[in-house]
Amino acid sequence: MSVSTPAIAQTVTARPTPTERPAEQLFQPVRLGRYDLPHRMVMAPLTRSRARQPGYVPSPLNACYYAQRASAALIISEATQVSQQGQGYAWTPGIHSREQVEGWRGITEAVHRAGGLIFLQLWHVGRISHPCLQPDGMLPVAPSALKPAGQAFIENDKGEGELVPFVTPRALQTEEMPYVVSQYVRGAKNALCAGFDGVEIHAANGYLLDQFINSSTNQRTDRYGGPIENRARLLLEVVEAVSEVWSADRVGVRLSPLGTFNDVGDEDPETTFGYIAETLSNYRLAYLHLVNPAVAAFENGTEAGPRALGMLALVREKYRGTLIVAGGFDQDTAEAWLEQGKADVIAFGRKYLANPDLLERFRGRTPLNADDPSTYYGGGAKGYTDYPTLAQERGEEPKPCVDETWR
Ligand code: 8OZ
Repeated sequence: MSVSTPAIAQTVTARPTPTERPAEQLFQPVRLGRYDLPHRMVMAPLTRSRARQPGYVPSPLNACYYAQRASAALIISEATQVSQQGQGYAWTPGIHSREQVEGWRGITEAVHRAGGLIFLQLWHVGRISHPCLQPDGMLPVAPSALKPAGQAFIENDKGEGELVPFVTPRALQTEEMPYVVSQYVRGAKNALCAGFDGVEIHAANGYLLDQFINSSTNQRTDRYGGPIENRARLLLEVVEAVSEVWSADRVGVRLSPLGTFNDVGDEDPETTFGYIAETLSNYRLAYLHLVNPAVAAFENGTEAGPRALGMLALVREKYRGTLIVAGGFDQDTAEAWLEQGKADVIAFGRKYLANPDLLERFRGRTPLNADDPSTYYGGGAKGYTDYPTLAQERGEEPKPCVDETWR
C-alpha cells in the first residue's frame, strides 16, 4: 500500500523519536524476587508513630495513607515490632497480636484495591527502647549490656511524646536466641495472615540485628559474638527461618553499612558488610536494601566521600541480586545511579511521605510538595493523609479516604 507522506508528518519524524532519547531508567520494569515491578520507584519504610491505642493497632487512617501511595512499585511498611520486647518508640504498630493482624489486613486490602504491592518490615529494636515500652517494665535486651548514647521516644503520663535517657540493657543469654528468632517467625507468619506480599527484615539503623552485626555493640564471647561469622549468625538464622515461612523470593533484608545512627559502629566495616552481602547472595532473596552510606553528602549537596562510594561498590560486587538503595535521592540522582548501574531500584522516603503521587510527578517533572518534619511522628491526618495530589490541584475530588469496609 502506498501512502503519500504529508509535509507535516515529515516535520514530526524529524524530531527525536522516543527510542533516540535515553530511556529513563526509573520508569523501566524490573524483577524483584517473585514480582515484576512496573517501574523502579519504591516507597521506603517510614516510622510515623500513628498506630491506634490501646494495643498499637494499625487503623483505617493508616490504610488511607498507604493506599494513597499505592502507585509506588512496592511499598515497604513502616518498621513494625515483632513482639512487645521489640518495641522502642511510642505508637509504632506491632504484628504480634490478633488485633494488629486484623488492622494490617485492612491496610493490605486497601493497598491491593488501589493496585499496589506491600511488604511488611519486621523489627526488633533491641536496646533502643525503654522499660516503659517493655513487657512488665523489664529492661530492653541487647547483645551486650552497653547503654546507647541518646534518648528513647516514649509516651508520658499525659499521653504526649517525650524523650528520656536510654537505660543499660540486659545482655541476651545464648539460650534465649531461639526465642528471639521465634519472635521474627511469629511476625512473619502474622504478616502472611494479614495479606502482605512479602516481608523485609530490618537489620539496619542500630536496631537488634545491627547491634549484633556491629563490633561496637557486640562484645559477646559465645557463638553470636567475635568474628563476623558469629556476629552475622542471628541475622542469618532470622533470614533462614523467615524464608521458610515466606520463601526467599518474597523476603528482603535492609542493612546500613557505615551507619552510626543509634550509636553503632564497626571496627572493619568493609570486612563486615562484604561478608554479609556475599553470604546473603546465597539465599536468593527478593532483594537487598541499603541505607545509602553517602546519604549525608546527598543531603548537603556535597560530593560523596570515597569510603561511602567504596562501600557501595563493595556491596554491589559481593551481592549478586536485586539491590535497592534509599537515602537522599532526587529524580536526577536516582536516574544517574540507575544509569551507572550502582542500584537496580531506588527507595524514596520523605518524597513519598509528602507526595502520594510521586510517580506521576516524576513522570511529568512537576514540582513536589515539601515535607513537614513537625508532623513526621504522632498525630493524625495532618501531615499524613492530607498532602495534595496533582489531581486535586487540577480540581478533582480526592478519593474517599476511609472506606467503610476497612473498619
Ligand atoms: C526514625 C524514627 C524512629 C524510627 C529506623 C525505624 O531508623 C526507624 C526509625 C526512624 O529504621
